Amino acid sequence: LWLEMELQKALQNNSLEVWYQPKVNAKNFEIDGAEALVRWKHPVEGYISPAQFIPIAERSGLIEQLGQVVMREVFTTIKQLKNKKLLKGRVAINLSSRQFENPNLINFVDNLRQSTGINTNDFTFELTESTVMNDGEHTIQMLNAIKNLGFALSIDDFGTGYSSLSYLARFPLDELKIDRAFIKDIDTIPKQIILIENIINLGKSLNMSVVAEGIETHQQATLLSNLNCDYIQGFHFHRPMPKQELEALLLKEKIYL
Ligand code: G
Ligand code: G
Ligand code: NA
Ligand code: MN
Repeated sequence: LWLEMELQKALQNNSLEVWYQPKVNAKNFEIDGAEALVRWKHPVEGYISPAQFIPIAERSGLIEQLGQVVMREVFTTIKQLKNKKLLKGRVAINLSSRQFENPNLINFVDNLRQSTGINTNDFTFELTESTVMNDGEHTIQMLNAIKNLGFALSIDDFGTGYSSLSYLARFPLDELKIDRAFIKDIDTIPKQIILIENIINLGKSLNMSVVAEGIETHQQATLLSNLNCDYIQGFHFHRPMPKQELEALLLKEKIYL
């Protein structure tokens, strides 16, 4: 409850930050998109992990306001980077179940799209397997509404849920993100490579882009590239960073010029 009250204060003071972790094109290893990740620096405790406060935000309902703050911040920042022609690719925003369950999300995003002047093609929403498995009819309607606005949809943490694969055929998903648990065990569990290879082929044969997350070594990067994964993301390339650092990095790399 203490954390919930502190989070409420942080929202009131507008002291949450959004950091960005670049994604890398697995063909040429250039930055091609990013994932937005919320950060909370508590005045006394320091940085508190979203793994800790997102569940609290979900339970308390603060996730609505938090999600709105994050979306406004990401749209505004990315619009600027796109105007400066610094950033190539799409930027992903995570949505948790409770955000996705609220139909007001569509109106909010549509209004924010207009007021910020973003191009919806520049953004992806990431959902987890458990989120899309909750309720079939509502899920289809929400996914279609988001798609109709021009946003892309990604299934995050793929392969970790207990759900069936049937949603891959039923839902209009553009991207599949292989959970980092698969990548982590590559060296110790040889069959894991077979799984990854087949997940990549599954995604691509369903016309989805495939992203591997949690790439921490050069060997992992080379392997995923050789397996024809489309995008790779992880500490080996870039850690999540504040927007000023992202802009400095993009200026240095001048990929898009
Ligand atoms: O940033 P980090 O890798 O520690 O994120 C931990 C978890 O918090 C991940 O599951 C991530 O998807 C989630 N998360 C990070 N930023 C956001 C956000 O802006 N909104 C939501 N709903 N979840 C987020
Ligand atoms: O659940 P989701 O995939 O949204 O989680 C994103 C989280 O993964 C972020 O908190 C981010 O900091 C973390 N992350 C990103 N790259 C790596 C990595 O290479 N290794 C590890 N251990 N975590 C990573
Ligand atoms: Na994510
Ligand atoms: Mn993930």
